[in-house]
Amino acid sequence: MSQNTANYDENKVPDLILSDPFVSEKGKLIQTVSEWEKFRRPEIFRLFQDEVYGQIPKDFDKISFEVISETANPYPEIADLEEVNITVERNGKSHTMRINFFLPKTGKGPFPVILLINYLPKYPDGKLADEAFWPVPELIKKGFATASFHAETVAPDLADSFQNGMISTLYPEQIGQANGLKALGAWGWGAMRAMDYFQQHPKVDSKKSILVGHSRTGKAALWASANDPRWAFTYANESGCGGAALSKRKYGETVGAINRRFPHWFADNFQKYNEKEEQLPLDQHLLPGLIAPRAVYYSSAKGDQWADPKGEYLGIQLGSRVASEIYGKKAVFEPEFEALEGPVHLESVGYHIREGKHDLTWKDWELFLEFWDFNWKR
Ligand code: GTR
Repeated sequence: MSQNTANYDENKVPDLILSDPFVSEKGKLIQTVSEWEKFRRPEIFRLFQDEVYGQIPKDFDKISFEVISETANPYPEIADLEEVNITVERNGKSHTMRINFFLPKTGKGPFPVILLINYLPKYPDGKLADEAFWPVPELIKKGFATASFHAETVAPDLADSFQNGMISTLYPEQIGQANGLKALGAWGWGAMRAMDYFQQHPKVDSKKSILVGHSRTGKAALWASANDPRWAFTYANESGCGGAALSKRKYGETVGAINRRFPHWFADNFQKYNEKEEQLPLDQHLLPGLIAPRAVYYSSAKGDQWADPKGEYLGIQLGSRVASEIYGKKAVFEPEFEALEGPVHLESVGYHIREGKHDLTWKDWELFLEFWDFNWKR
């Protein structure tokens, strides 16, 4: 199925049978934080790990950081650039990934930090990304430190070579396991190693941290944050199928379509559900609950029907129930998707949809940063 042959007709969306976040596999009603954290969250986490994304291994022997500097700083007036090699060792082997990290020149810090998982090729003028996609100067002027790494510094984004980064070097035993580490998990692992760097950096307030991903790296950001509670905010823009959007709607990109085009992204087990989404023992509405009570934000574009904006909205609307009903946040998403008149910015959860096509734009950043302000200043 391609973008042209996908279903975009709401009338053809099947009736949704979605599992209840608050009933455990053994049928126990889940009502308190401790019941959630002890019983239900681990069950849901395991389902996502085994059936959707694959494992993210947490162990290694050593991590070291080396600030090197190779490219010119494109914003020398306002920001310092640290180019950092992060080297991780396990069982006598090592993998080095690179992050590009901008710190404001004014102010003493410690600064809140925004990490973007990038996957676009280098911009033609030598900048690391298009300035709307990663608006470094604007973020610096607002008092953030901001970093990005390229997905391929961790794992190549190709079906036949994704293992040839950190997976085969550090975690070869994952290869071939039905729930083994794949590319999305590897990129999420990269975000965790960047967080290791931030945590020891005197100018970073790592408690005020934001992990951002667009599309495929939005999916990776969500799974990373479900694995790593050090991220205070997680922002997934247009993450669509296997990210924000409900798989069982079969609207736009489907599980079969994504697994055939990108067989290296998800756990091999996810292939079992190609054209059989109704058999999934979970759906993406359970994902925000793995991040709660930390903040999670989704956004969609009207011209990006392939990512199923309504499915993304339902993912966060239903998913926010953990924040509101278990953690007592003011996080009830009231409006129907069709009645949305602007962004929904609530306590620890939020959403917006904008005009235009599949892209991470300045409008998206602006609205997300309003959500951030609202949550810190509330
Ligand atoms: C699309 C893919 C999506 C999304 C996107 C991207 O072609 O079908 O799942 O991840 O690419 O990463 O840009």
